[in-house]
Amino acid sequence: GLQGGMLYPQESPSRECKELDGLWSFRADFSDNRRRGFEEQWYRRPLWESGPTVDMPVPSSFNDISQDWRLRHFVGWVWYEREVILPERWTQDLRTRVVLRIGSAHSYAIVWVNGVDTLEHEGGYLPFEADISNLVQVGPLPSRLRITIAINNTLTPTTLPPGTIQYLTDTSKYPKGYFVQNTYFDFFNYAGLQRSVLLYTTPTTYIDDITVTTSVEQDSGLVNYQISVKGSNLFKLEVRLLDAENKVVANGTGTQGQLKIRGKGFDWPLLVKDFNLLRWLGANAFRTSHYPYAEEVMQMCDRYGIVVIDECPGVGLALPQFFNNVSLHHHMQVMEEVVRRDKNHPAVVMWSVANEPASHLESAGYYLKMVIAHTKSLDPSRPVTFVSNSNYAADKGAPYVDVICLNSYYSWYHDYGHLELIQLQLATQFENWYKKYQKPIIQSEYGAETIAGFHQDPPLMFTEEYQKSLLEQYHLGLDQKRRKYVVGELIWNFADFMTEQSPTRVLGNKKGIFTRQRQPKSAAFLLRERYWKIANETR
Ligand code: BDP
Repeated sequence: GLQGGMLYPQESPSRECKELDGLWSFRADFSDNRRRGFEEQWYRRPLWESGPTVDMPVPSSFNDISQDWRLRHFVGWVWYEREVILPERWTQDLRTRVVLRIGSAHSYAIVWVNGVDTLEHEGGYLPFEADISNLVQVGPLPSRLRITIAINNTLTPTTLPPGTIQYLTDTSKYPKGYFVQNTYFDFFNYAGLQRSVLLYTTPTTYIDDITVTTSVEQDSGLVNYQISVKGSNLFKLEVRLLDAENKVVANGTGTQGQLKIRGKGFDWPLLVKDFNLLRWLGANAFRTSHYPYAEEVMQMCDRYGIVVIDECPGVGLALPQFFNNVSLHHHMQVMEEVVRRDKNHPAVVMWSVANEPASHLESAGYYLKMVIAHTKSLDPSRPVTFVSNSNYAADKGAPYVDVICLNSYYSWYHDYGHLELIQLQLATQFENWYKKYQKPIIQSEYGAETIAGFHQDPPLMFTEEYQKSLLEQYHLGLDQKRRKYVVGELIWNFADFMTEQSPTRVLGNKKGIFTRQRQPKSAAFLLRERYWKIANETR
């Protein structure tokens, strides 16, 4: 189990935050074994003393910043360093607790503070932190702090997502020692310090975790809370629930209780482009494919009434050797971290433990059963799923899910151009799965690769017209009244995104209804009409 909570850092009368975003010093370890940094102990002294460094913005992915192509495809250890000067009250006042929090480091990270090994973490896309009070409160004025973070982006059979390293040994084609990172998912394996790093303080007696669950009783909302306090037993807790205008709407005392409130809030302002687009579309849901998004995104969902299927980085579980006990253990721990981070977001309606695992394998059936059961024990209040692209007859994971989520690409990855087959194939899919499991079904992906500005009528693949027609055919199938158990649909994808290079990807995956620059393709207008029509009908 995890030690302690992972509350989102917020300033308060008793807590201060210091963001460490901005320029860090950076070096990739290009040595043959990628371990020179450890052999020479680069963390012992300022990074520039052991060789040249470059500027690296945090948060960002190091792959896209440099003009050096080697960095785009670098596999191994990279080193980040930053110095920070602390306010005197942080270092002198022993009633202050200083915490270093890293929003995410993909994929394995080791952290040193002033050369002292402080923290290690496995897995990107989730935050981790350490109490560093005893490293900073050590003398008269040690206010200067050097933070060194070594990050390894290598994906192995036991990481999440998993991957393999392949050595290419044919010396007539590859130089000696040549290797590539193989992955089994469809997005570029961006890496580095991709979310904010910060320092924050708490008092030495402090709230470590809060768990909120909600329900409705007639026209009252019930907010159950449980608060865990660390540091000492000498405290008194007063709980106040504030509305958007900071007015107190309910009160409580003690570490555990229930608050009763009336009605719901609704928030109109649209500030961020993607949320503007979601609203413009009339969309009310998405899935965090295929890893947890930044905490700020989740907060926006809470405020804008967007429900989220919260998916962990369980993607690319494509090979039999990825379903082993070490991976299973790590996967459970990752679910603990996801639930710990996101449990209090009302936007989260369901947890997804994986995307398109090889769920026809016996070993995958057992693995999914264990991860799903574990997730349910962590949060009994929400349904759990994984997203399948297996055949209904072969899939071994569906018995354990609450909702069946299906990805299918009719008239895209097969029957190219034959849009007339979609309705029949979709009907077969839904009816087979429902007959076998009698569970609600969500179409969790469907779509077509579309290059904005390509036009052809009658439609041909890759044109805007083809994407539109494909969606229309899917929608006819989704709207069949006799299949009331089909409870949701999620287009693949919101916007174009970068992938590895391959002959099936034209500067990345182009199945977006918006371009990577967030401009609409024709299909966006089709979906907009559809979503708003459904919203108005159900109002
Ligand atoms: C699905 C994957 C998704 C891909 C999509 C595609 O879940 O990550 O991007 O197919 O091929 O299999 O576009």
